[in-house]
Amino acid sequence: MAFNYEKYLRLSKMPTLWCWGCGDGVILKAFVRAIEKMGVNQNDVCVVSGIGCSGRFSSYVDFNTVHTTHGRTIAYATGIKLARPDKMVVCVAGDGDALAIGGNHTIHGCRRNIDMTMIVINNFIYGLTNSQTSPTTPKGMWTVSQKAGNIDPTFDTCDLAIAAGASFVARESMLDPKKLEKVLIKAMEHKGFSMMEVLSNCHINLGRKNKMVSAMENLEWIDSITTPKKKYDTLTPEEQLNLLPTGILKQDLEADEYCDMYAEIQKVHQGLRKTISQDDFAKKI
Ligand SMILES: Cc1ncc(C[n+]2csc(CCOP(=O)(O)OP(=O)(O)O)c2C)c(N)n1
Repeated sequence: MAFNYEKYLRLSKMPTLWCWGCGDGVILKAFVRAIEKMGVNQNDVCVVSGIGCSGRFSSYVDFNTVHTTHGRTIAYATGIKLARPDKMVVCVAGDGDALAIGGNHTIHGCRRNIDMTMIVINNFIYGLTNSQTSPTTPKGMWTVSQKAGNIDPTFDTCDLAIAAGASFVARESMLDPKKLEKVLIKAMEHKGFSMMEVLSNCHINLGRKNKMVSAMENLEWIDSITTPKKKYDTLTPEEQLNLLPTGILKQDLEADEYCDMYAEIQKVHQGLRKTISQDDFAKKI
């Protein structure tokens, strides 16, 4: 039976503002299929997005949604999650949003290990504002802010999230929507901060000026720079250079989750619990 996308979409907002062939729509569809498979009630999901093409995500899906300011998804999402830990909170942000203006928020979201999923749609460029360099733009690529080629080294979103303490980290691309759907489920089911990087195309604002004029050519490039983690791990450091592993890259089921600890802190302030010692934290409270 065909999937009932209409159940999850705000049809009054259609058509989307995304360009023809943009990967954002593929990711959105994988996301709502993942929610359906998880059996989560629509009213129990909160989608928080930033500003950018990816920021439009929250306008199109029929959940509790907040379209926030550029780079601040985690700040809003943290408030929501602490107030309503019973809700499933998902942030959606572009690479510029999550790693440039919001980079500080991202590392601290990872560090706190608060139970939410952050989907970073990495199209390697500032899409909405027409082609400025982002922290993931590959060196040498043309951007409107570096017309002779980008000279900035890049961030690896997943390495950054792992180093900052996220307890679940995965990368997929929109080239394989079924796989993406499966890994998204794992990310959203994980209790703790899940970083889900999704590589996507922006042939209009990145591709056209970098010899990837069509969506297909942009996607072929993404295919050429990714490889499943299993294969990646068998490669030599030289072979790994310029390749991004895909799949689940980290999954720590033991890490303390922030809302759980916060609930205990609340008990102390409410006089329901005397205090919390360092030993209690070590014992997971
Ligand atoms: C505080 C602030 N600074 C800058 C902007 C302008 N701005 C809007 S979207 C955007 C970049 C979007 O790029 P990215 O986050 O990678 O998302 P994409 O559009 O590629 O999905 C910028 C710089 C803004 N809206 N607010």
